[in-house]
Amino acid sequence: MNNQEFSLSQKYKDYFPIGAAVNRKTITSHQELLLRHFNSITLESEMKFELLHPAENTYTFSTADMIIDIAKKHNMKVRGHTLVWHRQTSEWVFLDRNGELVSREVLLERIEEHINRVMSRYKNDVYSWDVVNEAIAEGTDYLRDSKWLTIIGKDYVEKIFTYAHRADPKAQLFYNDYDVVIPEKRDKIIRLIRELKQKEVPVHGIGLQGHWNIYFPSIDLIKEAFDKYAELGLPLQITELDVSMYEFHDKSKMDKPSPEMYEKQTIFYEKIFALFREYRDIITGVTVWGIADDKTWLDNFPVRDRKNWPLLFDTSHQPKEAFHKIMDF
Ligand code: HAH
Repeated sequence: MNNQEFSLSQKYKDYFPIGAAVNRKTITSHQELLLRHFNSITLESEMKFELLHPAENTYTFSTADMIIDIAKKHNMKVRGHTLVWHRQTSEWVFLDRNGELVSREVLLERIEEHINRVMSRYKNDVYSWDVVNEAIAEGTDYLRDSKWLTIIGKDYVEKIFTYAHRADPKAQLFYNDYDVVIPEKRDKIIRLIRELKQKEVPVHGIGLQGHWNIYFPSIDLIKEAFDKYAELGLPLQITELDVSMYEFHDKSKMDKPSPEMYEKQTIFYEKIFALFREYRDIITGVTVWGIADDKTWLDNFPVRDRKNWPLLFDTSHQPKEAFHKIMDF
């Protein structure tokens, strides 16, 4: 086999960059696979607010710097994840000295300072940012109830994008979310992007997480979502792809998936990558949320300490059947 046939990112070089989420451990333990098959990374948590900015006057950049240095050394792209989210955010940012919620003005000032500091530090290294993550509510509400919304108000998303654009005018700014193909949520995301564009807010793309499973969603539903998002005229990136072996609400555990489950996963990967290739004009990146099945966030979500096998490489770092299928076109 020649090199192109055995490197995923080489094989897809005329389509889109192929990324993987890494963390401070896997950047070393999984480096061989990473360097061979991927040409983009996302830091799984190391650029989230609480890891970069644990206290008002304390920034902790060293782990993120270490990972980004490795990416640079190997000419890999870096996606920044994430500036504003309702989780993994230091509580101090919302509170004053008495433990009361700060005013809108104070929170805006604090987040603008954070964005300036982080984006300017990485402006030569990070080409795209998940500026706001998961701001749309599940269920019937429009925006998710969060401290950002409560303290700043409904215009917080546009404020954040405006600060991000000012901090690094060259960065591609993404809105990122999950459950993006479910029609109710999809349509709310589209509404949000429309509203932002109407107000000429600098939003440059939509990040579709892609935490899917072997039973859901259907390829038709994904395709329908791509078509609807495409009408917005913005690029799409698949930002956090993995294919769980469990249905979302299934809390049971298994020792290992059945051959039929592996088969379903293989077919799912094969079909979605064929679909990604079909939409290459609007898809500008595909990132999987991890590298190999020995280390995945799904081992602890939504059930703690439950093994999962959602990726393209197995627990021994060998390519799975799904890998071979997405290489075969
Ligand atoms: C993602 N959320 C986050 O964007 C990412 O930062 C994290 O490491 C893992 C998954 C997905 C998600 C969630 O947080 C809550 C419910 C459903 C899905």
